[in-house]
Amino acid sequence: MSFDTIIRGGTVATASDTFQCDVGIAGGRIAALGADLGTAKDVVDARGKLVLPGGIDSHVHLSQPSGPGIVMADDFASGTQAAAFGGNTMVLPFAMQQKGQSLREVVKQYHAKADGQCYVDVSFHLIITDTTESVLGQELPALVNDGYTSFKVFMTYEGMALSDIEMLNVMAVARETGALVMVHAENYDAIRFLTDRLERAGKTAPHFHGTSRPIAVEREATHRAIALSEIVDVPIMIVHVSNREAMEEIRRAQQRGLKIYGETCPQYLVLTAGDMEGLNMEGAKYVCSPPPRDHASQVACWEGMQQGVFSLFSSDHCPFRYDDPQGKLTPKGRTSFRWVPNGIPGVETRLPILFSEGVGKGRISLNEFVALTATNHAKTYGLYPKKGTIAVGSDADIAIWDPEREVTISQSLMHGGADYTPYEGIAVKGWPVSTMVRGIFVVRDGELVGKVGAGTYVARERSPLAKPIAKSAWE
Ligand code: DUC
Ligand code: ZN
Ligand code: ZN
Repeated sequence: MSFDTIIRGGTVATASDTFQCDVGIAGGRIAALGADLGTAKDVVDARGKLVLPGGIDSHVHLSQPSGPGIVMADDFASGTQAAAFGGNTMVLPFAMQQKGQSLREVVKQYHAKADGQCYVDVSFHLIITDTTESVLGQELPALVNDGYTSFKVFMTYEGMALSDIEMLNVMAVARETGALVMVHAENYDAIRFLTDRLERAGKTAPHFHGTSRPIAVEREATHRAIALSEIVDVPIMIVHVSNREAMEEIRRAQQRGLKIYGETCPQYLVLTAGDMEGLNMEGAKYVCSPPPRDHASQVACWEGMQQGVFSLFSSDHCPFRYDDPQGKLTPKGRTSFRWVPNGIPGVETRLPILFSEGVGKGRISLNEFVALTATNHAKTYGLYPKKGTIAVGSDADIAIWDPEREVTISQSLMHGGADYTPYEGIAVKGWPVSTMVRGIFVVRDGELVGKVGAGTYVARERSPLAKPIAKSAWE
């Protein structure tokens, strides 16, 4: 058999096994795993290295409209380049509907933003903000058939929050079409109440963002989202879970046999509310929602991953420049935390942080790392086994890691459009040195060798988690 590339001498790890073998690649796919595979045009020496499925980051925001005067720091070119340097071979950004917009139009717009601009593969989740009859009755079912098989709903944010009846209606469409609903669980009215009161009291510094969104806000919405999904009898994914109380809501639901899934993110493992207390506006660098909490919450998020309550570890990459009125410093006159755009960069640092803090410190195994960062994302969102594993027939989406490399995370090492990293100064051991998408290197030995446009759009199958279920009492 002839190969285009052989990755030789590395330690291969999947979500279930770790073994020594060479990887033979032909036509963009993994063609053989074994010893003595012979020769190829390109033989890559991976001795002393880990050969892992490329990371799939199923929760990123790129080129997303973010309010008047605010501009997201990454477009598809800069965001996917940063993803590749961070050991990722695929990202799933959101295509966000704005009120009054047709979903078809939204999808068209996002394809125009992404086409020819990506370094790694991409696929889109839809964000549903306007649950009109034509959206629910026609557009969504047709789009699910076309490979847009997951959508996110928000329980907070002006212009985005869905009421309970709207959530129920979206969930009913997901049930009928076999799509997976992702939920941003925070109580909108409670946040509005607290934000108004804090502002009236003159408490407007960035760290009051955390005060305006206490754990109860997230716990209540998580509980409600679970109840709504139980009523409709449809699986849901609760995204960016930040603390024990929300995690335990999900665990309890899972123990009751409900199909509730959970995701957590790096900011809930290594940042705390204290980070938002920086001098002047510095704390704005850490403003995201839900906000970073405390040490006990970090422990709970680790526990959630260790016990399988969370099946996904995503970045929630949502980057804004700091030193920029179109970013965290916000347009003139808007001085309250209310106006600080919610979100932080993280697509490039997600994997090294989890590898170092998780695998390196014995909190999770290497195979759990692969599951949490690649395989489960592919399985959850209808990409497996094409993506997310190292197996004969799968796309050759591979990251080669130096497990001994020690790096102090710094903005000077980053490749995205933001002007800071919230993880500045964190020391990690283990770093992705090369990233290959469908058999072609995008990053090789730390250098960009891929071409913009090499990453392509991937239509997805329905999530196996969202298989149509038997008729419900209300049907
Ligand atoms: N939710 C996200 O998923 N990302 C950034 C901001 C937010 O509220
Ligand atoms: Zn969200
Ligand atoms: Zn997000």
